[in-house]
Amino acid sequence: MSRIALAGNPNVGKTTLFNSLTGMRQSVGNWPGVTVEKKEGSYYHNGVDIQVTDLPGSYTLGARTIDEKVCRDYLLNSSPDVVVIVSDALNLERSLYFLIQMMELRSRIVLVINSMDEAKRNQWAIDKGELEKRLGIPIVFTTAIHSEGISDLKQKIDIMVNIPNHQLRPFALQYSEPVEQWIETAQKEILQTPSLKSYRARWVSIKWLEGDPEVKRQLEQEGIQTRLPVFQKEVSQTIVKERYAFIRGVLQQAVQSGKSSIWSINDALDHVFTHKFLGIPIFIAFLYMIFELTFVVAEPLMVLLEKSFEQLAGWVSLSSWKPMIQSFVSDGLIGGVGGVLVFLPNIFVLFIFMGILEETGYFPRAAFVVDRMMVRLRLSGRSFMSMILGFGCSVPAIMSTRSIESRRERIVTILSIPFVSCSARLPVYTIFVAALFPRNPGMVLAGIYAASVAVTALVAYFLNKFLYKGKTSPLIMEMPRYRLPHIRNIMIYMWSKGKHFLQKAGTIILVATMIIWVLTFFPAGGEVENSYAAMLGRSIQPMFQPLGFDWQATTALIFGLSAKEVVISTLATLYGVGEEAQTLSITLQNHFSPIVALSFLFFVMAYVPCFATLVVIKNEAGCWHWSLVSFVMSVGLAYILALLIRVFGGIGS
Ligand SMILES: Nc1nc2c(ncn2[C@@H]2O[C@H](COP(=O)(O)OP(=O)(O)OP(=O)(O)O)[C@@H](O)[C@H]2O)c(=O)[nH]1
Ligand SMILES: [Mg+2]
Repeated sequence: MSRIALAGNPNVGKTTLFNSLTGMRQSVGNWPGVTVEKKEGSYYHNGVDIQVTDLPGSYTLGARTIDEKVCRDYLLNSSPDVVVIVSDALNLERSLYFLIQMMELRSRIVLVINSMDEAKRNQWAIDKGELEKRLGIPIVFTTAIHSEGISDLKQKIDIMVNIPNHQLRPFALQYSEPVEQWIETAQKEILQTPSLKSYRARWVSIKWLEGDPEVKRQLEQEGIQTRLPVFQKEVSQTIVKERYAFIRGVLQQAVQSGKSSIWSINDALDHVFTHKFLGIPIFIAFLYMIFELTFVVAEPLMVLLEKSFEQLAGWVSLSSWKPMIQSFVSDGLIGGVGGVLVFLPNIFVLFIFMGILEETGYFPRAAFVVDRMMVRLRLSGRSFMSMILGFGCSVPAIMSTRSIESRRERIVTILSIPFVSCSARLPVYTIFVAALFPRNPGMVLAGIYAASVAVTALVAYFLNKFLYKGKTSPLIMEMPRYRLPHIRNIMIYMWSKGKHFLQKAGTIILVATMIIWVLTFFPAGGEVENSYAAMLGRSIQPMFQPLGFDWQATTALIFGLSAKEVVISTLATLYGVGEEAQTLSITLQNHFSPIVALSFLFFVMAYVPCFATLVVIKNEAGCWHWSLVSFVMSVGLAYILALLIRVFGGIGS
């Protein structure tokens, strides 16, 4: 077995390549920072099992953010057999900067030049032979998105794994004389320190000169730091300059830039999308369109599913099964799980649009546009990107905060994300809005989403104000070039995100539904009013009395802690939907007034998305007390919001 790692700058196509190599389907997106933790996969080549690790992108080996640290730690400590450095054909200069740092560290490297389709389309000429000669490593051209060049890559990896050690020539970029002298001084000391033997002494010396905090700390621990002379900061700048000078020299010989039209189209699009005045309205229009289309496109499919489940429930009621079984299948399974599954089309369509947003490259532009507003909330556009991901699911959104540099900003973003309305809440909104606000469902829905954005912003603002008093870092992010979304990629995106919803339906939602059915069926043999669920609901309901929620609604909110869709399945089971093929919509009209429904929806919008979110908050923020803060804050806020709506909407209505 051999182990290889894919590393390189963000957004160059590492994960796309990883997927092509291993046949896996990890998330890709046209913005830097999609992968935030290492992912493992494998493939067979010539009878050998090759383990592949996809790493988060990084510009340098000096790690500033958590995801960059994952990359560095892996490369330094796990010593894979071969490191595949993935680069972007149209952005070779910066990619090679990372490569040089890597080559100073280790020898078994293969360079991949990816996105060759775009290079060819724009008539760029890259002389592979010349590059190989000058860099002294094998190079492979790929178009990862079409799996082109993959077998060549596998071949080159295979060769690199099998080169005997003595045939490898360590790369050493020759710096100018003064720098070399510094390197030599440090190297002498380092070579005498056994604990640093696992790294190349020259690499450690250069990192020391670059002021790498981790290396400095290690040198201090070993007591070497005090023996080393104090150097001027200019040395590190000279190193950077000389590396770039070397790279430019290489590129001048080996690469001929092609048409510049690709950049002018980019600039033109950027001019519009990031325009000072037009930027925000365009962004809002996009969001509105996404939510509107989510409904329009999904509606016919949803109706079809609804009809099928109704039909199914009808058959069950005509069957000769025992009443208990009938109740379990029609109230529990069809009413509960089926009631959630009808939203499958909405969820999938929502993800198609989120996929398009991520694939085209518009996503970070939107972040850039709101960055100016975010500064007032003391957040950066980068945290906004994590928040937008929260419209899909809070869990990956919270994980994506790993590429936020400041710990303060990270915690505030983590605590704010649960207020962004995740896709699991969509079914709850949809069914209520359709049942109780049939005249203007779009407006009400847009209002709830707008409120969720406003609440998120306010929470972020106050958390920043009270918890921290620091300043924001402005959005420093490389803007990816615009790309036409590939249908295959969008479908993979939709499926990989949407299948989570299906998995939930088959696991958490199914189990929760079964528990609820048991609690509703016993001990009174199906008499809901005298069931355990009723006892539980009634004991807690007084707390929710001011909001106007009945015990069924109260119980649904509690079970909704497992997953938001469970709110629907619980209501369906408690209100006995499925029997007599009655729909949940009609039932809701009988049990909720429009104001109580609205107040219920606001509660659902604001309180913790699910248990999984609390666990992720704990993992990412480092301790349970942040999960507790999130829980208490969100439930408290949900209660206040719901109460305000009830009071201002008129208690009696
Ligand atoms: N045209 C073209 N696009 C590509 C190619 N490879 C990747 N892409 C696109 O480039 C974007 C970035 O791809 P990813 O695989 O997510 O890049 P990454 O290097 O893993 O990025 P991070 O995880 O953010 O570091 C996606 O939109 C891909 O569809 C390619 O060969 N040609
Ligand atoms: Mg990636």
